[in-house]
Parts: sequence; C-alpha cells; structure tokens
Amino acid sequence: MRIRTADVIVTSPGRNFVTLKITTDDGLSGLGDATLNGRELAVASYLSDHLVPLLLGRDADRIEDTWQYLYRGGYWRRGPVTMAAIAAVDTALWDIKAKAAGMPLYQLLGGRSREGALAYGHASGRDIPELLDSVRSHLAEGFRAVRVQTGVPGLGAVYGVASSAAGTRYDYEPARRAGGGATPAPAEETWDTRAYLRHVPSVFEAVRQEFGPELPLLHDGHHRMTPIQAARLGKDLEPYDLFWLEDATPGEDQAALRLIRSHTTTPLAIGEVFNSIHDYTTLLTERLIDYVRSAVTHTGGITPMRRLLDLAGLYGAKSGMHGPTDISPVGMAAQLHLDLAVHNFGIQEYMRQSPLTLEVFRTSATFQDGLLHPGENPGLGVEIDEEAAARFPYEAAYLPVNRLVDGTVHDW
Ligand code: KDG
Ligand code: MG
Repeated sequence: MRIRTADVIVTSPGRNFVTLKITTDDGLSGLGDATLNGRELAVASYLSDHLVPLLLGRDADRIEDTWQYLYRGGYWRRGPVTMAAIAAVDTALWDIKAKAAGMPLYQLLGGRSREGALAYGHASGRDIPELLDSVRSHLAEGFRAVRVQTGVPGLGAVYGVASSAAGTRYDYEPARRAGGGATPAPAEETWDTRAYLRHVPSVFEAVRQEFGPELPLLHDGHHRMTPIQAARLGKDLEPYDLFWLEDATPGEDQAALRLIRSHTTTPLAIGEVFNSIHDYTTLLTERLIDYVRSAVTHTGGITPMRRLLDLAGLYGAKSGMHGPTDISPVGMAAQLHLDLAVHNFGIQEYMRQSPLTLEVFRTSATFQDGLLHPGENPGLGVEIDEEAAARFPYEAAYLPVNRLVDGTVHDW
C-alpha cells in the first residue's frame, strides 16, 4: 500500500487548524492534526515543502520506520514545528492502518482498558459568584471534574478566564483574530503574581464550600510563577485536595520542579508546551511530576506519545493530555484512542469545539456522563469535509502577551 497523495489543508472555521490528509493507492485515506496555535503556517510549510515530497510513493504500512526516517533523517530534531509536522504524518498513517484493519484505532493499541476517558472541563468566572455558576453549568452538562480559573481583583482580563458569562462558549483560548486579512498584534494583558497568590486560596475555599470534598478540581498556573511562588501556592492549596496544579512554572526550567516538589504534596502536571520524550526524562525519573500534559499533536504523534506514557507509567505518572480547542477534532480523536488503551490513564482535558469547527470535522467522538469515547468507526473516527474547509480561509491570530505591572514581558 503506497502513499499516492498527501494534502495539507489549512482552514479556519472559527479558529485556525492545519490537517494532513494522506491517501494510498488502495484508496484509503488518513488524517493527522498539525495545528500549532499562532504559528500554523510554519508547520503547513514544513509539511508541504519538506515532508510531502518524501512521503509520495512510500509504503503507508511502515509507521515506525517513517517516523524514524523523518525524525532522524531531518537532522534538526525536536521543536514544536518539526514535531507537529511529524505528528500529522504518524497519526494519518495510524488512521489508515486501522481503517485497513477495519477496526477503531484503540484496538490496534491493545484494546480498551476502560469504558471511556474521564474528562475535565474549564469552569471560570471573572469573580467567585460567576465561577460558581460556571462550575454548576459544567456539572449540569455531565462533567465529573473541572478546572477552576478566576479573575484576580485589581487586574483586567486574565488569560484562562472567559470574558463572557458562565454557560456561554469560552472565548479566552482561541488566539485573537484581526479580521479582514490584517495581521493582528498580540493583545497585551497585565499580570501581578502577588495579587494572584493572595486570591487563589479563597477561590478554592469557596468552591469546596459550595461543592464539597469529592469533586476533582484542577488549576492551571499558565507558567506564571517563580519556583518559590509555586511552592507557596502548592502548600496553600493543600487543604483543597487538588487533582493537579498545572504549569506552575515555565516548563523549560526543569530544576524548578525539584524545588516545588520538595515543598508541597499538591500533585503537579506539566508538559503542554513540551514536544519530546526527552523533555520528561529528569521530571519522570526523579518523580517530580504526577501527570504528563503533552498532546499527540505537538509530540510527534501516537507512536512517541505511547512511548512517553509507557515511560511515565514506570515512574507512577499518569496521562493528562492537552485538549483545548487548538487540538483539532483529529488530534483529539488520536488522544481518545490512546486514553482508552493505555494502562496509566489519568484524565483528559476537554473543551467543546464550536459548531463551525464541527461542520468541517465530522467526528464520531462522544461525551456522555463525564466520559469521552472516540466511537467505533474504523480508524480515528474523524473525516474532514474539504468543501466546507475551503469556505474558511486562514486568518492570522495570536495568543496574548503578558506584562507585569512594571511593564516587563512575563510568562503566561
Ligand atoms: O495554545 C495555547 C493553549 O492551548 C493553552 O493556553 C491552553 O493552557 C492551556 C490548557 O491547559 O488547555
Ligand atoms: Mg494549560
């Protein structure tokens, strides 16, 4: 079975997505997600200019060999652009292999270990009452775990917090679009970590008071703290029994996790901006984290993500794959098949895609009673409507930039 065509599809049904569609001479086709929020066209070019010419005529059955050929053969290893491009090839080839076998992909990954993947949703509010409403509406939708984010008194818009009322679709996370073909400058937001650290424990106190001790609660620090600040927050949140504290500090400073870990028993999650198993070796072998946040889309595909989760399992760490709306329904489907199959599943992040996005990507995935399931269609269970995709041309869009009160550019 040879690869006949490989098409890079860039579409923007409400937000930008990059998808690779590989078709074989047997007429089977597979999809892979290559979306890198705010840097989409760099990956599209990497695919069309550098990988597609190498794929044409190759044996579509040879997934591992193709992965190694693209990763090692390119000389320049790792990095989000490279790994998103390779991820799309890997995922599309798994989709084809599972379609050829007539099975949902999770069967090829060893079959299911569970009935569905426990999902967490994003509750947020500009203040505590709005947050409590948002948690309530998530529970009403069936969520059995929620991430909790709020505005901070004295600060304006805060990344991770919806600026519209609870119950409506979250509007914070898609990168901001300029419209009219113009290139937008990123929005700039002001951040004050001391004000945040004073406020967050009172937020969790209010949520536990209202919803009791059982509900799994998560929180995303969005890389904004120094190690010592993160250690303090972890300690302050211990009474509220978090499922995890995510991205407390910038991920590239791995030694920071040693300091945080030595001060707090709050479970730690990190890795949504990582793109290689090598980013995790210190964190896992020294048991500095509890959850692995990488996405299939940004880590080189299903093949290396499986390897990473197996490594994590040796050190007692579990999966918590990245699942905001910049992971397309194709990338999400790949994760759901892994979620079902791997032994050390922890939780799956889940944000609903917009109706426009779901017009372009037709997915068999379901969300019911707090659990996600990829469906039973052969392959990934997602198809792309290329005519619909063509109606939504790319629009430049960027994530916001954070500045501290003194004007310095900060992490977010
Ligand atoms: O592209 C950036 C977003 O995916 C990211 O900010 C979302 O932090 C995020 C999360 O945990 O989903
Ligand atoms: Mg995050």
